[in-house]
Amino acid sequence: MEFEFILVNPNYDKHIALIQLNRPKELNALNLQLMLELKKALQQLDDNDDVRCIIITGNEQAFAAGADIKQMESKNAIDLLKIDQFETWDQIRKTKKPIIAAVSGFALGGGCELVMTCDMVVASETAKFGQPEIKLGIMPGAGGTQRLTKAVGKALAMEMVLTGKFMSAEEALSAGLINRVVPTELYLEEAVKLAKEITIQSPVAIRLAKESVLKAFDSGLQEGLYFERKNFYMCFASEDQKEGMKAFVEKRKPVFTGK
Ligand code: DAK
Repeated sequence: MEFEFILVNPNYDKHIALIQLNRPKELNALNLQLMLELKKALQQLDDNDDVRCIIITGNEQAFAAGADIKQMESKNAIDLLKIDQFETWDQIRKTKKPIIAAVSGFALGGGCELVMTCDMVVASETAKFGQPEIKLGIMPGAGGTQRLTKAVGKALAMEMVLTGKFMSAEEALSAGLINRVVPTELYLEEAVKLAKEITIQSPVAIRLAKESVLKAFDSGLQEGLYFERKNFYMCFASEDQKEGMKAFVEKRKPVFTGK
């Protein structure tokens, strides 16, 4: 399997496949092509009978620092509607095999949303989770307001989404966002250990059990996601979105006017 922005090893360990997000200079910012590649790789691994569990990781510095702001900066609401990236995210969510996110460093914005799209999370002690979209004059658009709230509860989710502040790995663990925290040199190894506990089970029962747990988590989610999407598009009708993203690219503080 040849991809530009991800590395895929279907035989990383017995019945375990590894996908590594691979745009290190951009802290693995999730551009459109990377997300399409991720969707394709997951579909291929889902169709590969030898694979029973998938690990998605980044590198020590970053799992992913969010969607690619430089690619999004000039877009308006109609551009986003036409690109319809939600289709890609929905397909990723539909992966039948269990996915473990092995996270070190930044998991922000779309990166945090991608983590929450996975089924379990093993983090290094340096991992930082956050939904900082508000600082760009927008809001989470790939499930952040819904899945974070379900995972950590209203008060903490509200604080993270409205202030953009990051959560440490230890905080994420005690809030129930992730499964375990380990020293940085062990996070991938620990994810593999967890994967091995899954790959020895019946693949059929694992598939049905994953589907059932997600059903419990997702009931009522669809409505919330549609609501979030409308509001997310609406952000791109504002001058504040242009200012927030332009300021990021120009490495200065944004000045928001409410227009
Ligand atoms: N996009 C593009 N480039 C990014 C980036 C990003 N999200 N994050 C970092 N980079 C780039 C930086 O611009 C820099 O590039 P150069 O200047 O060297 O060319 C390089 O990566 C290294 O970053 P820094 O120099 O900033 O590194 P620091 O260690 O100083 O800071 C940081 C690390 C993670 C705190 C900082 O880079 C940062 O604040 N990054 C932005 C984090 C953020 O705001 N993330 C949320 C983005 S919005 C959707 C699905 C998803 C989304 C939207 C829609 N649909 C399905 C429609 C998601 C939206 C978002 O995630």
